[in-house]
Amino acid sequence: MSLFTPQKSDRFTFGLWTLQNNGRDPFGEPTRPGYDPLTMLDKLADLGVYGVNLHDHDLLGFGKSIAEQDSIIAAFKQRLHDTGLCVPMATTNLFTHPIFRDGAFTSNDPKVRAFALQKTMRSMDVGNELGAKVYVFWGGREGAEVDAGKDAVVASKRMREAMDFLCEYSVAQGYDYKFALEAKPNEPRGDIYMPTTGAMLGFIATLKHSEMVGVNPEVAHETIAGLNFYHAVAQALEAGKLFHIDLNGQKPGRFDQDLRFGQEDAKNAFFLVRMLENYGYKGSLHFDAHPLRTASDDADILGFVKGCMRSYLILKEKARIFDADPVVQELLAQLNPSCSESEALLGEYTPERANAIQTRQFDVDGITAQALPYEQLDQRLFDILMGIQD
Ligand code: GCO
Ligand code: MN
Ligand code: MN
Repeated sequence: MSLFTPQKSDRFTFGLWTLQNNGRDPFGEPTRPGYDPLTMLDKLADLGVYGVNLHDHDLLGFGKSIAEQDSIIAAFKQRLHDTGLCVPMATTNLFTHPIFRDGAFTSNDPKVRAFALQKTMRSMDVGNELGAKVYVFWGGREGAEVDAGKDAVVASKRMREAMDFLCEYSVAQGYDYKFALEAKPNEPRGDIYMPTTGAMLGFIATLKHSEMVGVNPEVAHETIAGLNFYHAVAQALEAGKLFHIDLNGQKPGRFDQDLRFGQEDAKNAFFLVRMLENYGYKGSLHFDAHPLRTASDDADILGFVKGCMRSYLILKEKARIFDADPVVQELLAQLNPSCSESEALLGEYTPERANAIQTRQFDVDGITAQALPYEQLDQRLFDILMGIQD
């Protein structure tokens, strides 16, 4: 078996919505039917996928009776069982129905805010029944085009009130959920509140149950904003807040492309994968991407699915090669000079340390003159990524 054959132990997941996607865009009609949820489970089962994630809407649509919902859920559970797939993450669709056209938890209308809570609690019940342990919040409509009509300070308060309420609901029901907040700067709103993963981390610290809330960063969302996704994820990981991740591909400054993982910026994807692997990230590796609109047959649609996972595994292998490469190791050693005397000066504040630092004589010219071989290191990385190690 090839190193690049996905295994369930790799924890690769896809959203139901990613393959329900029928290629429709704001300018054009569907180019394929999209898979229904049961067909999707059948198609994914043989490819080494671990599980699928879903919005309430993906499985249940909108406005079905309880009896109809129950029979859909029963059939879905049976097919999960038959295919050996699981549902690690669930979420609420608070953006498709026009009732949410001006937001859900941050809507100016208290009826809409209460309805959003009702829909979310019901969806959390369903997610729990399917075994989900992570619950994602992506507020696609929580934003504005006309700031004159909505108070952005109030929006933060409303968002906090909703998160605090739903954390309490999760605890009261005995659900074992961890919440993962997903930031996006824009699309579908002109501006979405709390637009970056960093903004979400700041918000989480203000919540009553901040310990059960983390982030779900997405490659495309930070990249649209021109940010370095690897850096955004690093901060979340270091803070113990990386509860989930949405992998895809994206060019900066474009509409939300949701490309196959690895399709764009292979170097940033490399650092991301290397970090997730080297720091032992244990959550799902979730692909929130969809096949290109040009994909209309199974071969190309499943080529997309296989490609996401294959690219991840190739980058994982490249990370191993990079870390084991003697040239890289030598250059990294030069870039990370050791000095035990200086290390001893650093660390937590003590008056002695402060005094020692204040009185220490530094060889400013000598330190400044040290070589920093970043050019050579980055070229070596390029060579390795391209498969050349002469
Ligand atoms: C988007 C978002 C969504 C969310 C999904 C799960 O840009 O549309 O990434 O796909 O991830 O709603 O919360
Ligand atoms: Mn997205
Ligand atoms: Mn996403």
